[in-house]
Amino acid sequence: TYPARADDGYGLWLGPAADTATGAEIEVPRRSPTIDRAAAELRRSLPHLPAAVMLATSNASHLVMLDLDTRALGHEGYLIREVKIGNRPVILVTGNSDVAVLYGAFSLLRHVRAGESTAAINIASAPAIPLRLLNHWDNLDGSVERGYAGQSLWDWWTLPDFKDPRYDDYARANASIGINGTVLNNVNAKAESLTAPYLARAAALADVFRPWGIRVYLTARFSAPIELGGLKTADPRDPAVAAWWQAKADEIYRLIPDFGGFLVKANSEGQPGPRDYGASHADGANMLAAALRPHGGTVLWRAFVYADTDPTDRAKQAYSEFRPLDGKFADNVIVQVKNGPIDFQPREPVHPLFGAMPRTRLAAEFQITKEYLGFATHLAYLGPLFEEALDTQTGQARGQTVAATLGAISGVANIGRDRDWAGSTFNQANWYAFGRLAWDPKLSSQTIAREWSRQTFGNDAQVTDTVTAMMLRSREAVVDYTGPFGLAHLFGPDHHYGPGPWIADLKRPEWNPVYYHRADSDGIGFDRTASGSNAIGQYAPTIAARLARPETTPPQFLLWFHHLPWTYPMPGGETLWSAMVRRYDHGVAEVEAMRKQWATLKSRVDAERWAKTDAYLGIQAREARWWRDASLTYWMSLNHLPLPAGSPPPA
Ligand code: GCW
Repeated sequence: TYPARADDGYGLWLGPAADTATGAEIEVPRRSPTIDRAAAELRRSLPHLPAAVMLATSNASHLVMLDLDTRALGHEGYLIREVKIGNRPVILVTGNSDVAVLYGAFSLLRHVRAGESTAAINIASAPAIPLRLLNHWDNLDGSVERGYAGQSLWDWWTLPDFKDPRYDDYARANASIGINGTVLNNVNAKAESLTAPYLARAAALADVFRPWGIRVYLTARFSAPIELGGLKTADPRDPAVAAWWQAKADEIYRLIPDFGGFLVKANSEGQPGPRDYGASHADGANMLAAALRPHGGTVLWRAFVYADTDPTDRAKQAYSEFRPLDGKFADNVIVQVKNGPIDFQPREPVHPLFGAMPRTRLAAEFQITKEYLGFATHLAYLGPLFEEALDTQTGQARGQTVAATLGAISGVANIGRDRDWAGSTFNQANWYAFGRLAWDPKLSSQTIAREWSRQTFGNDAQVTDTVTAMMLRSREAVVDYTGPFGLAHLFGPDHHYGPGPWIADLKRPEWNPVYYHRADSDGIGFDRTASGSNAIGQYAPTIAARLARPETTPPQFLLWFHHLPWTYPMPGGETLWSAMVRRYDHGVAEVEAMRKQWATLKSRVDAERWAKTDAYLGIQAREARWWRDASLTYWMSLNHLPLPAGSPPPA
């Protein structure tokens, strides 16, 4: 159903499959389904090299005389090194497990495809974060919540009998960037996903993914014991409830022996949870954890609690509920925290829970799908967003970054049944960047952009430079035209696509964009200092001290933390209002600049991907202007200020 075309994007960063073997000499002392895949990968894409490539785990007898120390590689890390075996030079790809060898093979391919030499090659790499997961928000009816690339990949109607070859292609792409787990279904969960027919389907997918080192996880609807088990309650302290989950876990592990575990959204946006019974999030998570424990499974318990319990500041809810539970979670529970305290905005400060729960394993949850950054159409490379969050100092321990606090990392997938998987070529880069940063959070988003570009479009230096430059300016452009200086959540409610900063009539206060910007004739911004909601009090003291005053708050978060007069003097001397207008104008201009850059590549990029990207940039240019015009018109209706000289009146 997906005939290979060189330019349709189906091959992702791995490129279209070559028709013929490449002539590379690959040696495999011991075969396994995983090693076979690694070998096939090299045979199909690696050019002939001066030395043979050997794929072998570190315990292979061939390697004994080499006396390699592979302990630091752990279970998944790999080593690629030119060695002598007998008297022959061999490029050895090794590690302490089959999947480590597979990761090494993909790394070698990246290296060679970037035009690097293999002479005296010596690369060792191990993942910084043990669990690197995609979270699919895929529904059982085939729709995808906040998915913009078509229907769900999982065809529940024809599974488990028919295993679409695309499932294998999916797993291969993930393995190539080090993803080692995938949550198949939406956190807004249906209990049916835990019934026998669906478990059989999940098991069929797990069978396809297993050789690629990918474990399957499922979301668990907390009320499933009532809906499926006929119990009167789902109270986690009720022994019958615990017994139901234990039996369910046993049933799952009979079908999927390496099942990863459950991802749970509880007591948030209408989902059931332990709080319905007066029990805590820890009570709920630990009960599920006990059911998975005998089998080695993990509970990922989301900290995204969005209920009408804290009328003062939505941004404070998760910390308020979870921080007091530090130390109360079982050791096979991971609390999964969104990167920012609200909801995947184009820019947010990091979530105050990072570093604040030293006795709890934490996961960071990012959105790869661009719910608030223009869906599939707008070009927004998220590498800088991920990097910015991962590199942020928590202030809780000396030098501690967010990345250093993580036991897991989850990316809400942007994948669907579109031929190009992610809805656009550039969206593929966000999937790629997520995986690469999950493996190594110290990589720079620029390095990743270049690497992705070379693999996606080839090694033409002009293409690499231009594509990288476009990518690196793209996210900031979206920030500028949707909400500069820390403004957030000004999107039309529900769809989260276009502007709606004026909307004020929805039932709950925080459903309304006006709740987030608090603009009136005098000023704009959300006062989160001690005189306001005091959300800054949730950050470590050194960080909170800096955020307490507008002069020491990073300008990109100014209006997130402060309510300021329109005439507030900005560092360069201009007023806040005129600085805002300049950012909106800049966002629009940046999209025009990306369009021009892309136009220069017309003869250097294949026609199909060039044309689609060009058309999408046209949409983005129009909509950046729409954002700017609508936002400025609204702000001017409040502040009655003129536009600064040189700024065109809104259309
Ligand atoms: O980002 C918001 C989305 C919801 C989503 C929720 C969540 C899955 O608007 O669609 O639901 O957050 O993360 O649970």
